[in-house]
Order: sequence, then structure tokens, then C-alpha cells
Amino acid sequence: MKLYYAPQTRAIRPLIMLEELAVPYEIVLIDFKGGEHKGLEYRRIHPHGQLPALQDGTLTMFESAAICAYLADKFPDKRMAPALGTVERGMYYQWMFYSMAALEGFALDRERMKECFLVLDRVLDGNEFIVGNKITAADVMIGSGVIYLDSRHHLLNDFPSLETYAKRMLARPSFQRAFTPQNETAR
Ligand SMILES: N[C@@H](CCC(=O)N[C@@H](CS)C(=O)NCC(=O)O)C(=O)O
Repeated sequence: MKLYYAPQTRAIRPLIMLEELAVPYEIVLIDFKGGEHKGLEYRRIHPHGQLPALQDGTLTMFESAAICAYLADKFPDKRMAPALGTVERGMYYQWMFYSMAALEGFALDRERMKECFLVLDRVLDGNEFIVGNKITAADVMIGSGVIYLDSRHHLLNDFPSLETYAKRMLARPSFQRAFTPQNETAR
């Protein structure tokens, strides 16, 4: 499996997934600052010239949430997605889509962002993870989204459960690797 990656981009999401899954993968480092992602060669992988993208055998795919969902399903024994047809699976879908449509969708609107943080704060009050009692791809998406957005908006002080959750996620080795870009260049 190849992950087309650049530090400090949305490619950190599938990187966190792969680290949580602890499966073998290869990183194809794209020179994002140098514009390699807009070159003809990379556009054969991702038609919009964006990161991330994943290649797995004959499959080439993009969209970070879709990649995370695919990886969760590919390795069911790692239980990074709740079982099909369960209440937890329904909630998992909700939060996976929410991470893109609401959390990311409202990224530029501070008031809507506060509303999202309040909703998540309530969900995480007394809960370690966004769904069920173990990490899933929904935590990868929501956790990484909240950490990134808070670095821009600085809102977490007002949302104690969400703040504790974000700190807990950030303490995981997978998140540490993704949010410490020098780790990547040192590889
Ligand atoms: N919805 C896409 C967004 C991908 C995206 O916008 N990636 C950024 C890096 S964080 C990018 O490649 N930007 C360059 C561009 O849009 O030209 C996903 O989540 O994968």
C-alpha cells in the first residue's frame, strides 16, 4: 500500500489510520511546497492534484475520509469500524460524514465552529471515544480535525470534555507522528 503524503496536510489522516492499524505501508513523499502535487505525473493519481491519495494493488483512491473508511474495512480484525448494521455503525457513519461536512465545512466560520465544538463536547462528556469504547476511524477524522481547527481558532478552553479528548488523541503515538512533521522528514 502506498500513501501519497506531505506533512501538515490532510494526508495526516490516513497516516494516523495506518499507524493505528499497524500494517505495512509505504509513504510516497510529495513536495507540496514545491508544487509536485500539481504536476502531470501526480495528477494521474489524484485528478485534482490534492493530497492525500492511496494506492492498494489495482485501487487508486482519494478523499481522506473515504481512505480512512476503506482502511478500517480492509483490516476488520483491528476493529477500527463498528460491525455493519449495528447502532454503533450508524453513529460511526454520522461522525465520519460530520467530520467532512460540518467540522471541516464550517472551518472558516468561527460561530459555526463553536457550535460543532459544543456538540462534540457533549458527546465526549464521560466518553473516551466518539463511538463505543475503542478508537475508530471516526476518532481519526474528528480528533485530527479538532486538533487542527483549534490550532487556528483556539476554542478548546471553553469545551473541557473535547479538550481532554483532543489531548488524549494527541498523546497517541499515531497522532504524535502525524502532528510532528519533522518525524516524517527524518524517516
Ligand atoms: N476533501 C479532500 C481535500 C483534499 C485537500 O484539499 N488537500 C489539500 C492539502 S490539505 C490540497 O491538496 N490542496 C491543494 C489544492 O487543493 O490544490 C480530502 O479530505 O482528502
